[in-house]
Amino acid sequence: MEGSLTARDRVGIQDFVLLDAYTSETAFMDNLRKRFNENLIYTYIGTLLVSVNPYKELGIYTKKQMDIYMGVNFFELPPHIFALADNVYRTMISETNNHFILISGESGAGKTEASKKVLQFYAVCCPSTRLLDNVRDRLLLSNPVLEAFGNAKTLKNDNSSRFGKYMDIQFDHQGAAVGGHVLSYLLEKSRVVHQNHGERNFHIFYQLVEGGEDELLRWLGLERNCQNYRFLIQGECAKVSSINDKSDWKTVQKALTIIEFSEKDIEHLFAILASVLHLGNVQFGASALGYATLNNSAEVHWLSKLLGIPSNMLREGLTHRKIEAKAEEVLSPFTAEHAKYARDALAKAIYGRTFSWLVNKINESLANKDSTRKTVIGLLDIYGFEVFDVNSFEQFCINFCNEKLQQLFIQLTLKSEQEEYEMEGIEWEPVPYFNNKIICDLVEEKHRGIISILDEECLRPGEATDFTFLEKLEEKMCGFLDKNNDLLYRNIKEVMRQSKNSIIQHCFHAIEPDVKTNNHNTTQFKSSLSGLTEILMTKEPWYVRCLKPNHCKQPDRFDDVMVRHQVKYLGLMEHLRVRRAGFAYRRRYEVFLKRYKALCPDTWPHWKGTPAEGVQRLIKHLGYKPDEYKIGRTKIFIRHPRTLFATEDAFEICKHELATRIQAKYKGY
Ligand code: AOV
Ligand code: MG
Repeated sequence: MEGSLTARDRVGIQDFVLLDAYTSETAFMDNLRKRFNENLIYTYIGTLLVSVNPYKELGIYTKKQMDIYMGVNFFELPPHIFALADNVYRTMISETNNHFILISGESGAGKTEASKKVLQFYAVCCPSTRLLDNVRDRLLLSNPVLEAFGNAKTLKNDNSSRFGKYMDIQFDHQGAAVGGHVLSYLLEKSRVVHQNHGERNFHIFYQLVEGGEDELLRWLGLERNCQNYRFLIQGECAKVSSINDKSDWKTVQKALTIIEFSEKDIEHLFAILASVLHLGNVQFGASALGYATLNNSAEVHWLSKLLGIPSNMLREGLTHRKIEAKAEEVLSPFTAEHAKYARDALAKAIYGRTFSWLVNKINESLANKDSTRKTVIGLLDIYGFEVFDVNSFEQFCINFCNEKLQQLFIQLTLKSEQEEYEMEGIEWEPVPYFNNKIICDLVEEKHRGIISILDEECLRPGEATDFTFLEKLEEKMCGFLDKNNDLLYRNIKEVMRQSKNSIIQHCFHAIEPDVKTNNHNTTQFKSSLSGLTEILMTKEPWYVRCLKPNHCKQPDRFDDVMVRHQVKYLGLMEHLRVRRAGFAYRRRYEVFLKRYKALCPDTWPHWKGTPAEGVQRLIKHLGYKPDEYKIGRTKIFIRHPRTLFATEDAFEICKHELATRIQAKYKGY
């Protein structure tokens, strides 16, 4: 009808690859905005999924929706996170190989929500037996536990992940989810002792104080008032309207039981949380000589009770350090200032180590004991890129992590894609792109990178340094050194080892790394990120790119400048250009032939020639047009997904016919 909008005008195009003006950023933005305004938050770039946080419930994650997306070809339905999850799953089954889904985007863009949806999809849609039901429940319930201990309200996101999380979901050959494994990356421990204005400590503390049963709180020596605990109120926002600490507490408790934490474990875990809160209230005065004195007997009493450590030992450990002089150990008193620093270091260590213990415990419960071959889908949900008015060590680590993943994305898509065309001898016009390797190098290069310099500075605190770039760097990083060092004095560790609390015992008994080896946070982080890159490199990648529509966490608000900025730094336009210029699908000749040979009488049941010739015979029979594909050295390249889908559909029909024929044959007997 004249004057009325066509559906396409109204809802835009569901795959940017099909956009006519695909090189225009304006056209890209128009399409994204149009769809967002229609509550269509997902759009593809080929097989990459772009998602814009709607900041409202859309009712698109129901069981009914899952059923709709299950086992349907990728492009036949509107874009959805379930479609991606389903496609990854089916590729894993048909090709028996490992995959990972990299979910990226800045803080608050919707990464954690996306990863939860993927996990839920697998939990609901994968075949299951009663025996496996508990694996499924544990996989799902590991989330609220990890979020309670590892997420917090920040200025950017009320449920911000403060650790990086990589989760493998393991599937058996029938496609049932049979186990899982979680790797966690650099928890932001400093949050335990300090929160910026408008931010909170980790959720679990507020859940405990708000939701803990009267009897439990009494046993822990806690009062039901967050305002009483110094570690909970520095950000002056203990209450958050979008968060219900009380009901979250119930969820976590239930989850802990299902993940099979014993009653003792749970008891000890809560005792540790309460200890951290009591520790935060320990204050120091100064003696006439300027040494730290401990005034609060009540706090020390509770610490002693909850951790099972004699209070005189605790008192000594909190106010002194042991130093070795001439083969003798001497107690050296702290100044009040120093004592505060040591107290905070202890609180961070207790919480950080308990978090690692928690992750291990969850892994024990998710572990699959039988040794048959499994394939995995890895889910990577890290803390998103964040820039505040004042940025510190945490932002340095978080943003570096994001740069590394962007580097991986570049390597796996832009760079490797173009290299593959070259290798396969396929004509190709290179697409220029920004390679952020220089940024990664600046941070992590040996001897010259910021991390190296930072570590060096940490090894010689107090010493004068040359008036060089190094010092400038150090100046810029004041605050950094402390956070990178995380020094716990030996004697307080010894005190902790006396604890009757089994978790604390375990956490502080673990063999300490040699002091001479580099034990700085950043360096550990750097090597764990390299480990992650290695894990990912052996798997087939899939991407979800999350975009944040506005800074105010508001629905129906699309801030053009802000979204455009993200589209730019995520390299989406470049990715689109490479995709558009290239071929959406490629398969090794052997794989392609093995799967589809039944579709052509010449190749069925056996093809005698080379796989490449077989494939050419096969696609000629199927009527592929010359511009739809290209023949490489080892692979066939297919330009458009619809070509492959048509082939896949033909294959399904063929399979069905074959089955009917076989059935008919046996009916005759
Ligand atoms: P993030 O993981 O990307 O940030 P989240 O996944 O925690 O961001 O999303 C932030 C908030 O946005 C959620 O708590 C929801 O309120 C809302 N949200 C996100 N995705 C959706 C969706 N698909 N539908 C409805 N609401 C959504 V960070 O962890 O801070 O980097 O470190
Ligand atoms: Mg998150």
